[in-house]
Amino acid sequence: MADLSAFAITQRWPAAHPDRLQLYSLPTPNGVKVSIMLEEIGLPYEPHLVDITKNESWTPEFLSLNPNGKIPAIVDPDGPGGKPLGLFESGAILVYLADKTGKLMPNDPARRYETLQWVFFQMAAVGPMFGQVGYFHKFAGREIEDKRPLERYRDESKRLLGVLETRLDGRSWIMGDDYTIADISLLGWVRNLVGFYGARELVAYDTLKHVPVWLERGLARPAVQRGLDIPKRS
Ligand SMILES: N[C@@H](CCC(=O)N[C@@H](CS)C(=O)NCC(=O)O)C(=O)O
Repeated sequence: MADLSAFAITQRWPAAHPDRLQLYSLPTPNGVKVSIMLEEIGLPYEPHLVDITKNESWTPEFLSLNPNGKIPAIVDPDGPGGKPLGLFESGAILVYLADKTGKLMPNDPARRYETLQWVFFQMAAVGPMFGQVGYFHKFAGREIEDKRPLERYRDESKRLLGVLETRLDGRSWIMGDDYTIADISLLGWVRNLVGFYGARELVAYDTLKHVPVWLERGLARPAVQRGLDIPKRS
């Protein structure tokens, strides 16, 4: 049986199955990337709910795994060399799981880098910009009288959706016929922007053709549907 006692996070979120990969998360657009990935690849894992609305990601136990205080994070008891590995940042976790299992990442080196390019595009642009739209359109920022911040993030998000629209013209998935971690990284964010954030009209989503079809195609995958609800909110 794996010994995870070196990971202080297991004191607050004890592992019932220490031989399984431990997931610390909440079903947000960043959190669901990892739960969808885990559901897709079929690796046994144990999900733990970290309630960020109660600041649980800022507890010493969580910070011991991710000093940046954000979900998602994992501990894999069977990391490189058979040793336990702790990891944070959803993009790094997606790449790690793809490498570990040989799934959802093209083998061809050039196509692998192309996939990574789109994962980084999500991490560096789509996530941060859509997140700001959420803040200024739906959450506390909507009370701010000066609408320039909202307009700035709206315009940039529309531009980013345009980049995706062009990429998906003639392609089923970001990497063509191959469904990859690039799609997994992006699906939850586009869904959230037009769903939970209520920004469908704001970003003129219905003027797009290829992005909505791709989103529906992604949401139709059973593993995506399951992953969107893991860990279950209390
Ligand atoms: N770049 C990070 C971002 C993670 C992130 O922003 N997580 C949010 C939830 S979507 C969070 O934990 N927020 C809690 C807080 O800031 O208090 C990743 O992709 O893992």
